[in-house]
Amino acid sequence: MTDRIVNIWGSRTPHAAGSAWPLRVDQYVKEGIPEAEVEWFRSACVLCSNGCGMDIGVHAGRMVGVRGRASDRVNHGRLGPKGLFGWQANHAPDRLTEPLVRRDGRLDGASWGEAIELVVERSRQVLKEQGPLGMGFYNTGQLFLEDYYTLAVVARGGIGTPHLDGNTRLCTATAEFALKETFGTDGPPGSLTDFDECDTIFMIGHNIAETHTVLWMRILDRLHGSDRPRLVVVDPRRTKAASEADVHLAIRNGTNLALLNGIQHELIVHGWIDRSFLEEHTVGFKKLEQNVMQYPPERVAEICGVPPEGIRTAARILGSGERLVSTCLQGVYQSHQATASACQVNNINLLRGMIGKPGCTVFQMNGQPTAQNTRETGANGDLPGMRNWQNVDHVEELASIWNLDSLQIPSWAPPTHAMQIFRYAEEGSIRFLWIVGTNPAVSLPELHRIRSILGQERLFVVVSDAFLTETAQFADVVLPTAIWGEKTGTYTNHDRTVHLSEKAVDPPGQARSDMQIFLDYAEQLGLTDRDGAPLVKWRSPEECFDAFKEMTRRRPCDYSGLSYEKLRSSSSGIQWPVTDNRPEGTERLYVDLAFNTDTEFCEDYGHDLLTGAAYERKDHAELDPAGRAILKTSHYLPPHEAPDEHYPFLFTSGRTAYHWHTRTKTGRAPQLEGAAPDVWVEISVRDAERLDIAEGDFVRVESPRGGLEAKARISGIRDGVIFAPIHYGYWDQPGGAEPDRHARAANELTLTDWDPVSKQPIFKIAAVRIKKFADSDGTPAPAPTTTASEPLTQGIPTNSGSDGVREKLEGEE
Ligand SMILES: Nc1nc2c(c(=O)[nH]1)N[C@H]1C(S)=C(S)[C@@H](COP(=O)(O)OP(=O)(O)OC[C@H]3O[C@@H](n4cnc5c(=O)[nH]c(N)nc54)[C@H](O)[C@@H]3O)O[C@H]1N2
Ligand SMILES: Nc1nc2c(c(=O)[nH]1)N[C@H]1C(S)=C(S)[C@@H](COP(=O)(O)OP(=O)(O)OC[C@H]3O[C@@H](n4cnc5c(=O)[nH]c(N)nc54)[C@H](O)[C@@H]3O)O[C@H]1N2
Ligand code: SF4
Ligand SMILES: [Mo]
Repeated sequence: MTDRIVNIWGSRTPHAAGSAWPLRVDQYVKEGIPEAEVEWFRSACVLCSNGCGMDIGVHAGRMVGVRGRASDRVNHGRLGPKGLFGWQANHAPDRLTEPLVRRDGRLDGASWGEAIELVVERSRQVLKEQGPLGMGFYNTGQLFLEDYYTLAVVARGGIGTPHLDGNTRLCTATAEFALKETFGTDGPPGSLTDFDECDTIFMIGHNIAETHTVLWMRILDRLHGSDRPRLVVVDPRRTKAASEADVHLAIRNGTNLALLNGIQHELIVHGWIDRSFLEEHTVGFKKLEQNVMQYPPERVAEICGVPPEGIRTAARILGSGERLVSTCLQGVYQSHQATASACQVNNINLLRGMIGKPGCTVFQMNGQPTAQNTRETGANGDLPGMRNWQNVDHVEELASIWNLDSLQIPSWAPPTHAMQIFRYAEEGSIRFLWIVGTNPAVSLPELHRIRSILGQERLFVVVSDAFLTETAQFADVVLPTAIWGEKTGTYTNHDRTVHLSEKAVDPPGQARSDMQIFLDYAEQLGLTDRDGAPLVKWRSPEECFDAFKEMTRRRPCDYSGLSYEKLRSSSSGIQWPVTDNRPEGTERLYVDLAFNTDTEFCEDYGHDLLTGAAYERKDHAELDPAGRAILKTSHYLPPHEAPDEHYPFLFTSGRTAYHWHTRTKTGRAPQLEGAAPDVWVEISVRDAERLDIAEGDFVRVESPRGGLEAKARISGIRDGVIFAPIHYGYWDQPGGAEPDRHARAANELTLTDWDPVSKQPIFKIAAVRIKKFADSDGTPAPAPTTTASEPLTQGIPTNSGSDGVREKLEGEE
């Protein structure tokens, strides 16, 4: 039995390049439950995009534990702390069990009939008065494929509004755009097994040890095995990956593009590039070379605030291996010049000719467990099946699949991105906003503004959630939803592995699945196809999946050879594309080095990375990449908000290993909540000394937009940078009667600004000041000690707090 709060990654099972990652089955079952009486249901974890194969243990109709699936290709049995303990939220006493409607300013219980009727009635009124452009839908990366596809058909096809987006806009929009810019379509090219094979890992803006804990176990087992891969980490904080790295570049946040241009400069100058690969399989090298020649290490060192020698060493490592895996995430996607930077990560692999073969790939990582499906189904700002909204044939094809007139599907302009949806609501052109599975009153930037938008009288807000979140408290109607474990459906992780998750227990009270809610809504609203038949043709998740898979035929995310039956009978998840020709799925994309950049096939005609100007079909046809990857390039510009004398620090925000976003789940799991019970702020040793701040002192951090109060943690963060976790809204204790409204959300500080290409908000840069307002009460900051937040002050007790986790190694009984 191990304490997996102290020991996040569990015991090591080292292995060498090319050998299979050993099995280790992690299991947690509540004390006192006889193991023989536990019934196991097949599923996969939904607390990050790794999508670890997992079984849900049930006893007397309730979840009592989980265990990793040994046979699953993703995790070989392992689970991280969130996976092990997060399921307890399903049975939290404060789950929503009945619909709520606002009467005289208060949310009161109501029947489903009443609640849906109210939503339908208001939809009719808005449609009559403002047309489809009065209707907005803001969803998530945390539902199941079947929920999303139903929503996409209802919103884009039935209602015909372009105002449908996911919180994936805050999350993986840049991943998707970087893939489209370089390779022509979305679709993660690599396989998690590439980490088993590689000799070099490049990790930029990705706190993988905490945000993809099981993938970090896989990498740690290589780092601690023979034949250790070399590791380059770029992050302003000393993350656990940074501590294991050969080179850690703690750059100033907001300067990724300069650094990545500098690394390419070195690769080209030293000839560490694959010229024949570049000639045959890429376009754009000349322009790229011209641009990056302006980024010698000395200049880049100045911009990024790291020594030139570090940049040279990092480039030498990246330029000398034979099998390179690169990963990036929010330190790139939510930072300055996001898409431009993410494309340079693709370029580095392309310059080295390292893609499409074992151990060679780039992971434009996902974050949310089902974000890949938001994108594939078109519940974000895309057309379903990775279709190109600017390509008339693609729109026509979709219309014929849905049996609609193609004019019904909005494609006269780009789908509206989330920040613009909120802008329209602010201006009053959107009057109906349905928020599904996301908590924007905590997770969107500049929260005082978001609260004022959601609080408007003229905006009708519907919230579908399992809990009465900060956002739900603004709603006119709250719909209680069934969540993971309480409904059947599928989802796809960041290496295209599709899992089926079985319904293991009944949802509490009257809670219903999101798919069911959208079906009821569509039916009552009377949405029909062009022959007057009901628009949505399915009643069950499986029927929905079957319709979805037909819709994806011959598109990159081709699911046509998959079925529930196949997923049930396979010992593991299966990677798309799955077709008649590839019935077992596809481990890697682009093994033939033919990329999806054909003008007819591609999902996007591309953008100017600096300004975000969208190219048109003729521009793409002229470039004529025809199956070659596109090397895109851009110059570095300084971030829009720079520190000054009033706000001298750079603020950044992010995650800790124990919590999931706004904590609706992990805050209700005692082991996880205990490990990080309240907000903290990280500051470097030197800055703390200068400002006379000690561990545990109370500080106030302010930006031009707002402030937050927290205890200070003196950590290994870069000088001049302040970090706060994103997990803390303003509710206090689960089930607590009165929410604690002291400001502790990171987004009180952040700004309303986004990347010009992906439209992903910039959460990782803001100018702030910090001030101590009270001495410590003698207790340290409520921050973990086992993570990037590790204290540099002596004598802080280690966080601990779980028992009963069993790790069963291969061959053990
Ligand atoms: N435990 C846990 N795991 C999660 C989640 C969670 O809430 N909790 N959420 C999931 C989701 S949805 C997502 S999107 C992922 C996010 O996963 P990550 O992207 O790994 O997480 P973050 O903490 O947001 O940011 C990563 C790192 O970026 C660094 N950074 C900040 N600014 C910059 C910059 O300008 N340049 C560079 N190079 N680095 C910078 C930060 O110091 C931080 O360590 O995690 C997923 N996994
Ligand atoms: N400052 C700052 N802000 C950030 C970030 C950052 O790094 N810094 N990261 C951004 C990123 S990457 C992300 S992904 C977002 C996350 O931000 P949010 O999406 O707002 O965070 P969650 O807490 O995951 O909210 C998900 C909600 O869905 C509910 N839910 C769970 N399952 C279901 C279901 O099956 N159906 C329904 N209807 N509801 C369900 C949960 O109870 C919860 O309320 O935050 C973003 N905001
Ligand atoms: S790594 Fe992600 S998917 Fe795997 S157990 Fe942890 S939270 Fe769940
Ligand atoms: Mo995310």
